[in-house]
Order: sequence, then structure tokens, then C-alpha cells
Amino acid sequence: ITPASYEAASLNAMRVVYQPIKDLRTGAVVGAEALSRFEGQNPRAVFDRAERDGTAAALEAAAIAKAISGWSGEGFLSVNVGLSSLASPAVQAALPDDLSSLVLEITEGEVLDFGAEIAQALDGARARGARIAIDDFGAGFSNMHRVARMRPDLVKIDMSLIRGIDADETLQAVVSGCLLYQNMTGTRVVAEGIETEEELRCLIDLGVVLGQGYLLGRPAPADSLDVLGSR
Ligand code: G
Ligand code: G
Ligand code: NA
Repeated sequence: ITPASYEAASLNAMRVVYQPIKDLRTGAVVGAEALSRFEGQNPRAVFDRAERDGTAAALEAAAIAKAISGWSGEGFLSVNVGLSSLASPAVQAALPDDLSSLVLEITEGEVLDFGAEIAQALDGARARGARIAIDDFGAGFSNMHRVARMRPDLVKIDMSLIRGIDADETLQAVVSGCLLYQNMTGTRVVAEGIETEEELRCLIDLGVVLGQGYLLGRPAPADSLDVLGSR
């Protein structure tokens, strides 16, 4: 099977689900993250394979187009895009002119130090209203110089730093550091992967405002989002 037919097969089987992002204090939905699903295949594996095949930009562009067309919910729509794909013609074509209700969640990709082309694509998206989020913050994408240079609107704290935070002072210190960064730069903190009431309570007490996770709502088709939100 060739990379091109892999891509075609993946596109046919692709669906999109949405996970709510909430105000932790009130439970109000402020937006949602679009996540791609593939029949019988792990999404991470599909995107990793596309990266190796050189078809990542086409796959991500298709995912973004599908996410936007299937979304009519309230608040912002957050989509994942690899840093190296952002400047590609395919992804640029998938983005509408007005990006004011879109968040671009930048995942690491293979770019270690981004050049003028990617910086220009980020600036261009921002000029059209997009907000930029750094995904999996504190896990893979921890080059703080690079993060600071991107001046993200949001950082999404990786769930490995959220799991069990209520019983772990080290994790609480790390998240407090992120809140200090928020206070000094305006970059907003989002806690990912909240699963328990204890984690939620701890995050609220620390002062985190935005979050997502199975406790707040699982990824679901657009039409069943409200039903599945647990709080
Ligand atoms: O939804 P789940 O946690 O199973 O997703 C696994 C991984 O696949 C996550 O890291 C997620 O960011 C990634 N992923 C899911 N959908 C997309 C997408 O549309 N584009 C990109 N680039 N990554 C995605
Ligand atoms: O890398 P990224 O943050 O885009 O990936 C999000 C992934 O995390 C998705 O696959 C989503 O299904 C998954 N996810 C979302 N909330 C939770 C959670 O509370 N617990 C766990 N284990 N996974 C979650
Ligand atoms: Na993400």
C-alpha cells in the first residue's frame, strides 16, 4: 500500500469529535477541541505515519476543513495543526479568511527551530483573528525560549502534569509557575485531562480558569456534546 492510498483510505474513514473546554469555576462551555477519529485506527498512529510519509499537511488540512464544517457550537473551535504543516498550501487553503473564532493548537512536529516561513504563517493567521495555543505544554514542547518567542495566546498544560495534582505539591508548583507566566504575559492557561473531582478542586483553588478532560466532557459528535457533558 502506497502513502497516497494510505492517505485516501484515512480520509474516507475520518470522523471528527469535539471535546468541550470549560470555565472550571462555572462549568460554562467556552469552546471545544476538534479531534479526528479513524475507523479501527489510533489517531496518533495515523498522524505519525502521515508525518513520515510526507502527507501530514494534506491530512491535517482535511481534518481542519471537516472540523470547521461540522461545528456550529458556541465559543471558539480549537483545531490541532503541526507547526511544520501550518505554512503549507493545503492547510492555508483549509483556513477561512476570518479566523476570529478559531484557536490553532500547535503541536510540535519535527521543526526544532522555526524559520521565517512559519513565523509568517503564524503572524498571518493572527492578523486574521486566530489565537495560537501551545499543546501538550510541559511534555514534548518544553523549549521555553521557543514557547516565549511564539507569544502564544494559550498554553495547554499536558495531562501528565494534571494527573494526581491534588496529592502532589511538585505538580502544584509547576502549575503555579504557569499561572505566574499567565499573569505576566497574558498567555492563558488551560489544564488538560482533568479526570477527578479532586484534580478539579485543586486546579480551581490554584486559580486555573480553563480546562478540559473526561470529568468535564468526553470527545463526542457535535450533536451530542451537551448530552455528554457531565457537569
Ligand atoms: O483524541 P486522542 O487523544 O486519541 O488523540 C491522539 C492524538 O492525536 C492527540 O495527540 C491529538 O492531538 C492527535 N490528533 C487528533 N486529531 C488530530 C487532528 O485533527 N490533527 C492533528 N494534527 N492531530 C490530531
Ligand atoms: O495531544 P492532545 O492534547 O491534542 O490530545 C488530546 C487527547 O487526550 C485526545 O485523544 C483526547 O481524547 C484525550 N483526552 C481528553 N481528555 C482526557 C482525559 O481526561 N483523560 C485522558 N486519559 N485522555 C483525555
Ligand atoms: Na490538542
